[in-house]
Amino acid sequence: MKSKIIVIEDTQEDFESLKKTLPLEEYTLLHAPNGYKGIELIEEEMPDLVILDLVLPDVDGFEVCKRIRQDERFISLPILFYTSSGNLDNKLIGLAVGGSDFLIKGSDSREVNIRIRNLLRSKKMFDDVVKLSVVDALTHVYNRRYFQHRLADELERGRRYNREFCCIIMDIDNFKGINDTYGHPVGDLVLKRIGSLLRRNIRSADVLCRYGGDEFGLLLPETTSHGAFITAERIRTLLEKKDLGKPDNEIKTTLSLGISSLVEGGALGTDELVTQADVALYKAKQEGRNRTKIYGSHMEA
Ligand code: GH3
Ligand code: MG
Repeated sequence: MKSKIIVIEDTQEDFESLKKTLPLEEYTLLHAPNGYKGIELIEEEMPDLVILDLVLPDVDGFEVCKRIRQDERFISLPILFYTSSGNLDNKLIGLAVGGSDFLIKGSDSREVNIRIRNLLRSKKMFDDVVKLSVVDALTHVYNRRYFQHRLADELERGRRYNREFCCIIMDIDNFKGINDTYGHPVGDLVLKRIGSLLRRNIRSADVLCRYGGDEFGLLLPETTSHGAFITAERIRTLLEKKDLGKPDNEIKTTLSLGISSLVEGGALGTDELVTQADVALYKAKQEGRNRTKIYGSHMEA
């Protein structure tokens, strides 16, 4: 896939001469003629690299760089200053405000390309490592660590803005039986398929993770326990109809789900929310599996 580069440059001539030095079969080049348009374009396009002129008609390059660096989404985005002079003060300020490197206009095209390639490679490495640290290797949904982190964020947001949100913990029913009957690799495949079925059937704001062996966790921001129940039941009934063993065997399984909510459970913290969803899940298992339960304080008696 081509790397996406945004060039923020007001002088058309300078943009054209830079364009000529770049292998356009490797890069998609987008052009913004001033700082504000550049910031807008970055937010829309989520590029892999920004090449930033220092002198612009509205805000200077330093300011653009500072603003980009304030946004957590662009933590790994390399910013390459593109200037006509190698003035040391400018270089120091540029690096201090978060610039990644400097390029003097009219430099040898080999230097331009090596600097760009190095920055793109560093970004890719950083993004890959971040991904590895938050994603479950088998199912490709988020891992438990990321879930805890998002749960804490959502809890704080929910409290501050008085918004409801729910947590669902679900566990596959009799999963040991699948491993025992078909072997561990088939068990793995079933886990993967359930992970993708879940991913396809939630909203983009929801956070899905593999919570443990055959357990998945789902955070539903801005959702009442009634809404969470509808989601849980939709997932449950979809799964019970699905053949997860294709093409070799017919393998069917079901899920038990427990729901806790910030408002109804009166949960104090992230641990309580997960514990309450777990208590509800336990109740679902006790009552015969393949069902959804919403936490209620009577359950702990
Ligand atoms: P229950 O209905 O009570 O949940 O019964 P269960 O058989 O699903 O029991 P439980 O949830 O306690 O056990 C989960 C099993 O999941 C145990 C373990 O062998 C299996 N398991 C955990 N992680 C993996 C994995 O990565 N791959 C495979 N294939 N199996 C796993
Ligand atoms: Mg299980």
